[in-house]
Amino acid sequence: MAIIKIIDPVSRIEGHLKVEIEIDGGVITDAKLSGTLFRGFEKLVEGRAPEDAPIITQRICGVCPISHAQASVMAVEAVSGWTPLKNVRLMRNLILGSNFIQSHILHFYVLSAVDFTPGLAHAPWTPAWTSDIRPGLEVIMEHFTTALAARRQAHEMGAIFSGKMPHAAANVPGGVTATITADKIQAFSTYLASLTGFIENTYIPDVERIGGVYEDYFSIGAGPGNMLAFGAFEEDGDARLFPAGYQESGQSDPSVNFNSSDISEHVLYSWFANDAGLAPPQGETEPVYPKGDAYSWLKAPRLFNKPFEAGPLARMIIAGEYSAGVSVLDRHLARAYETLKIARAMNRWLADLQTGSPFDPDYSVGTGSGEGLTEAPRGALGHWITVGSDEKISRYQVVTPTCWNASPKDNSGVRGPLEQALIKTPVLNESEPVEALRVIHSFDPCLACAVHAFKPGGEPIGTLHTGASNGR
Ligand code: NFE
Ligand code: MG
Repeated sequence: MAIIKIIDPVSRIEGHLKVEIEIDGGVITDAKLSGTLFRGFEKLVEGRAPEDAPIITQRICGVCPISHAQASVMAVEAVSGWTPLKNVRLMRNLILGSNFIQSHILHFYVLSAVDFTPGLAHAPWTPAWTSDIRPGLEVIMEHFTTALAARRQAHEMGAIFSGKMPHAAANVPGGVTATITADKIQAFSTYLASLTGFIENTYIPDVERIGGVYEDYFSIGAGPGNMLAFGAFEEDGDARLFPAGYQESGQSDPSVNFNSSDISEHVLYSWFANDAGLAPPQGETEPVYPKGDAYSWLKAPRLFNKPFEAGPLARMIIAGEYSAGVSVLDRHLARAYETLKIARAMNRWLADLQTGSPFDPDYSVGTGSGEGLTEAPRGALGHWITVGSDEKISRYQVVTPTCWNASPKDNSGVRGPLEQALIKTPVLNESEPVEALRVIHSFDPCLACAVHAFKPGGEPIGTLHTGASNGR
């Protein structure tokens, strides 16, 4: 007989997520993800000066604020058609790269590793679930404190050019306000060399170790297999370290032909008004609660009306640098490999940097619309702005990677990528469904980003509380 388990909140993610899974015959047969917090950042910036948008919207999240600032700055700059000078571009790449490195190290060592190996023998790692924890990976947790130090170094490195972390001040429309000096380049370079060593010698080998012990997780947690990247890290000309593109399941090469009008946000199952499936430039943010069969504060973004996975695996597949498969472990491996790719590129960008001020005093905002498409550590991120004739923001929309991944059903009733990935996952012990957490964590969901205040009602049939004091 099928049983229903509710995990609320799901721990070791950012933000607030509730998952309801149906388990029948030792396998997950249905899954429903619910973002349980309304925040409304898109409404917060309406009526404000466009220059405020990067400062305010990066408060959406403390883990990927740099990506929100970057998407916002790009959207605002696109209104007047201003394009960044090379030194600005390099600075932004270095700040964004620092943020990716810290986020990926945090995700693996703090949020994911204990899905596979016991935590340390004290709080907050105990008490913990023990179902399907296999021996041979104890060395990973021996690296825990080194990983924390590495993450701190990545933050300190980014702050050299971003002003502070998180929620940097220096990346603004028209450039970066920090001055570039030889001393700062030297300091950045020292951090980068140390972090590159950590990624090569510790992080990647640790992820590969998990691959050796949990080989079955190369065929668990696939989802729809459609991959999407907006692309990021501008290089010379139109090139980017990660190109934009999409690849549907079964398609052999990525396509690049899509734009904002091919994206629609479905809200039939979300607590928002207007079920028309609007494109982000026309998007609305009107909360409606309760509402019919709605079960999430996340909208359901779709490309060509289909669900797509965003994130490191999507980026690496679209870039033609990963082709092994789509699964829990493919996501972890692609994330680790792209961390090294970014660190190496940062070395090159640092060498190209010229001393001086990377800010254009002639920059001006203008009126009209603009979009900023970039990548956050968790995947494709877009900000869309409209500036009215009063030079104030009249419309603002954000579509985050976790909305792509953790979205509820769309207007056609098709489940989001993470919901689909959970289905067919085997569960050994129904009271400790760690397998579901492995699938969820592989996407590195951030619900703080995804719901842009209160908890929905309804009595769970069975509740598993995995609060902050529970290591698993
Ligand atoms: Ni709050 Fe974020 C990232 C964005 S997730 S972490 O990466 O954008 O959807
Ligand atoms: Mg949104």
